[in-house]
Amino acid sequence: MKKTARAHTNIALVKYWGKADEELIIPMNGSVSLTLDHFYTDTTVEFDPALTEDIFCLDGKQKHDPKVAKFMNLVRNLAKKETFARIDSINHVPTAAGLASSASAYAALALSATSAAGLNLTRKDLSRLARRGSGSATRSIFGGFVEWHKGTDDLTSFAEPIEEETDWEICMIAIVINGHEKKISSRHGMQQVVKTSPYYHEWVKTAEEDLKLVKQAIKNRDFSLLGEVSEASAMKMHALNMSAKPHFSYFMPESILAMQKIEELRSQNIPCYYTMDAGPNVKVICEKQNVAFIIDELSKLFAKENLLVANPGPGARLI
Ligand code: 2P0
Repeated sequence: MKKTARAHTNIALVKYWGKADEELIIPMNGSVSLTLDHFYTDTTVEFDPALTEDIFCLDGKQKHDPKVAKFMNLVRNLAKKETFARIDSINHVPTAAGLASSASAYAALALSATSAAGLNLTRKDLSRLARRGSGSATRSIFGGFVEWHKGTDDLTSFAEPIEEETDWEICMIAIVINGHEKKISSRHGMQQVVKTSPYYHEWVKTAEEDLKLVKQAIKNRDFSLLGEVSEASAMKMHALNMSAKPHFSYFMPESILAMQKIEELRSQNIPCYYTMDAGPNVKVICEKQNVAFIIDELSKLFAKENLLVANPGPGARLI
């Protein structure tokens, strides 16, 4: 059976940064995200008894990726199957945007591979499985606002929608900033932080409060609370990186420029906030009615083609 699944990427409002269990990918803190419509991955999986290993192609090019093979072994275990598979993955993310993410990749792979293997997992179990590929993929099984409950083990660490089809017109403007700095993977970066940052304990403690506040903001349609908590969570995460030993940072000069511009707009009473992940791009959180004005302002500093707008998007599905 050949199955294709589509899953969208997500941006965390309250960030996941650090693992309690490296093998099972159990996070140290819960997180909340927004799934986005414009950035997604389509993955087709077909099991073939003639194969002697899994064949993985990303955007038409064959790749050797031990993480994919390891993930496929989990699927084979679940399906009690020994056959290898052909995996074709296409990332629908604007070229060179640096937004391609393991979140959409493993969410799409979890759904396509289990379906192709004849399994029909619940979305909760798909979320648990996607988690084994990459932490942020746990959340991409669902659309809209999503919470990943940190849990304590494989059974209890999964995501759940907070508002899957939200009518709140929240937008993200991704400001694409191309970094030439040596990239530190999320996996390695967060490991270094958990081991060495003197502030890590406070991160875990304050993340609990951030989760409560961001859920309250979503429920009450309180945009400034949502933005304040999200921006603060991102900045705390980046402060952890700067306090690790050795310290590191994902900031580029243009990232700071973008953040200052958003702060300037905010001082002019334009409601907008920023967040940043494990790379130099800045993502602006705003409401739809302000997108055009914010884009106009940002285009004074950044090329228009580097400003990408996304809206809340759906969860993973077969196509
Ligand atoms: C997040 N990030 O909550 C955080 C914030 C980036 C910054 O999850 O090691 O690819 O595969 O679990 O999920 C990106 O890290 O890391 C991420 P692994 P992942 O979205």
